[in-house]
Amino acid sequence: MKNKNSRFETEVIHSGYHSDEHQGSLVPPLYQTSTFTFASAEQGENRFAGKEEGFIYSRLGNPTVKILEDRMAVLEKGEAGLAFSSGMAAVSAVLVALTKTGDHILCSQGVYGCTFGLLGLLKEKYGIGHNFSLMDSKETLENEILPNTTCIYIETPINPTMKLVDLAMVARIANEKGIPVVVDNTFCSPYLQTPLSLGCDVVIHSATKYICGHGDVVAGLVVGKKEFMQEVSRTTQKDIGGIISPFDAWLLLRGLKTLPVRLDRHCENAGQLFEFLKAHPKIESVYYPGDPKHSDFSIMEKQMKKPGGLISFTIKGTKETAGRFMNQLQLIKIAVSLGDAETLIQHPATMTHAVVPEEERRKMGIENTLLRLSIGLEAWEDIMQDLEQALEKI
Ligand code: LCS
Repeated sequence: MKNKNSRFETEVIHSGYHSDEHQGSLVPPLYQTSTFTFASAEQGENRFAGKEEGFIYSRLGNPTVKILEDRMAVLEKGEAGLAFSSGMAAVSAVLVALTKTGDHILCSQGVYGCTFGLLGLLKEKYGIGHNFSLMDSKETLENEILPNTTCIYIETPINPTMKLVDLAMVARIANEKGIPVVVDNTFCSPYLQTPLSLGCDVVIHSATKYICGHGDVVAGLVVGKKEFMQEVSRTTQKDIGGIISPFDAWLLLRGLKTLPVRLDRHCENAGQLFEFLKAHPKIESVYYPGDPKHSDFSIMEKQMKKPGGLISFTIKGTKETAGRFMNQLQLIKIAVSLGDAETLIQHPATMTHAVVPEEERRKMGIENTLLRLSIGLEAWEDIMQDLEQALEKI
């Protein structure tokens, strides 16, 4: 039995699961069922009325999913977790729960393209406004929080520019004003960063990425205070219905076990490749939070355990040069997504952030020559050689 203060590497394997409640099964069982039978009509009534604990229907809860949610809550140092069918299902459930017509969301200057799209949809259809903020000082933040701001939404590191936001600073100001701070922690995973321990209120993940780690699941996770998570569970999750399938939850539990081992390797590989990219004459700029010259390096040191496994860089030349370079790669795959064993490269301006209008993209720092590399678990020397041979050909 793990003790109460087990370390992260132990919690990813054991927390939230008690084998004695499941016939001694070492691995959490997969409850691949849509519904649960009641012993009597009265039991059904009591479960619906909340007078008796127990499962009802898998959109409202499932034992395999519950193990994942409980484990994530421990890892993110929160009170409760909820799992969703995608990262975007998680983002939308949280934003809809925190806002109503006339409210305002203050968002970091740069977010994943579909989150940008969702903010536009909320504005257009439901009159929920938003602004983007650099959030780089107390003054900026205080000026940009409006009287009707009901949510501060942050990605850090920001996809794909790798800029950082000082979470403790934002949380201090937001807490004073009673505004919840929501952090998309996809790029870090709880192994590298735990926003709730810095005073933030809600953490979101595209679990499709490092949490899964094997490129075979699309899923989302949210962790926060028990009361808020119960509200999301009762309202936006239950009634909009973007729940995870039990099998995907089972795969995520499997993936989670190796999260720290994988991330150590992702980070080590990224550090090596940063040195290579930085020195290469055909590369213009490299954006990597582990770069001591990165404008937010001190924030990285303060709030992240390690700089992560993603590097963005601009190539000298034009959009076409970037395309020719990608087409020469042999080992590295051209694909969106990140956090997989395979090294992936993508062109944000035409792929993950294609829905963002060009002017907004420029404000976010997404140039047409910017490429994002999700560094995999291969030998870094092989990744480097692939980058080198492709760069030679352009
Ligand atoms: N948040 C971040 C920071 C993301 O990068 C993504 C997806 C999402 C939320 C949405 O998660 P999903 O619904 O896809 O599970 N990011 C992607 C990316 O950078 N490439 O492909 C998807």
